Amino acid sequence: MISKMSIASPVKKLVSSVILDLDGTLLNTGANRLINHLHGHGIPIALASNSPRPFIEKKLSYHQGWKDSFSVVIGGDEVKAGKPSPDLFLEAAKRLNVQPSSCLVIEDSIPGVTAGKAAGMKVIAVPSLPKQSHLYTMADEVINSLFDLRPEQWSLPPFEDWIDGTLPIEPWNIGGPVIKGFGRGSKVLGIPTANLSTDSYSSLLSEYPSGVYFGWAGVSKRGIYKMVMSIGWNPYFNNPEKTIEPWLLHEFEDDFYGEELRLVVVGYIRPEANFPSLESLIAKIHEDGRIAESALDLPGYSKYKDDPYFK
Ligand code: ADP
Ligand code: RBF
Ligand code: MG
Repeated sequence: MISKMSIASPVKKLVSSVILDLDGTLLNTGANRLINHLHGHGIPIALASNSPRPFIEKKLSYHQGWKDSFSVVIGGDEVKAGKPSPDLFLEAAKRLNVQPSSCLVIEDSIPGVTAGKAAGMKVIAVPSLPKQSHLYTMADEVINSLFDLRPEQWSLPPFEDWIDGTLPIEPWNIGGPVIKGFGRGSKVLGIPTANLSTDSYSSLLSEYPSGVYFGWAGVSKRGIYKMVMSIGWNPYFNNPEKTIEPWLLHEFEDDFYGEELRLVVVGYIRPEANFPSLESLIAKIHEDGRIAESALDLPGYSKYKDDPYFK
């Protein structure tokens, strides 16, 4: 008989406090969600940054409620040496009144990860540079974005916003004429993806982590359809560029290259992954399709079918 213990998600390490930096790309996505979640559950949070304290204070003042959420704030001008020295993190633990070993550091830079490990802390790396996760192997865990953080693996309270395998996000739009892709969606996978040009969206796209997202897709003069897509470099094919590959969950009789396609992206499903075989990649994409298909009937997602972006 299988014991209950083997079914429960394993706790990697026990931590009681979290230390963050607000510099860099780490906190573009999901910082607000993380800070509100931890603060709401009474988990002490420290902010430890190489930036001088006045600079941090200014940054904090731009975000409603953040200043009050941090128990401790330390700038690079308050210790002898900045990261990669452990000083900032050790001082943070001291002011939090906890052992370094019960602190979880979340960092996007290599000096930051180095500093966290040198301080004897648990470290999650969220690499700021794409395809660079191999440089962060000294971290206890490397994740693609804060969307993939599972606090319960660190004995912290789990996020409560996931619903039926999906994470609601602040909806965003992207659109343009459908362009030619790598010519393998239909041919190699049997899954056509209506590629969009990323040329005019490079800054928007750099704000969003790679991964599998879903939402609604409008094709002008045709209609509005459910959609699931991958954004990123498609590890299995290791593309040189970040691409947007929406699969519309509808059978079309013909191609629609050149037609205007508009997307309202409403949720996140998972990070992009590599797969041992083409069959396993295809099976996973079909699973994504089923998840999106049913999630989009939930009121929180279905209402965006009427988004003004489609008018
Ligand atoms: P490419 O590499 O040029 O993107 P694909 O094999 O991925 O070629 O096929 C994508 C094309 O197939 C789209 O541009 C679109 O014209 C057409 N198409 C037909 N059905 C769909 C669908 N359900 N979702 C996305 N594209 C579709
Ligand atoms: N490619 C990958 O290499 N890894 C993935 O995890 C992955 N997930 C995908 C999820 C969805 C919903 C879709 C539509 C595509 C995904 N692909 C992934 C992209 C696939 O490789 C791509 O559509 C083909 O390369 C066609 O250009
Ligand atoms: Mg395609």
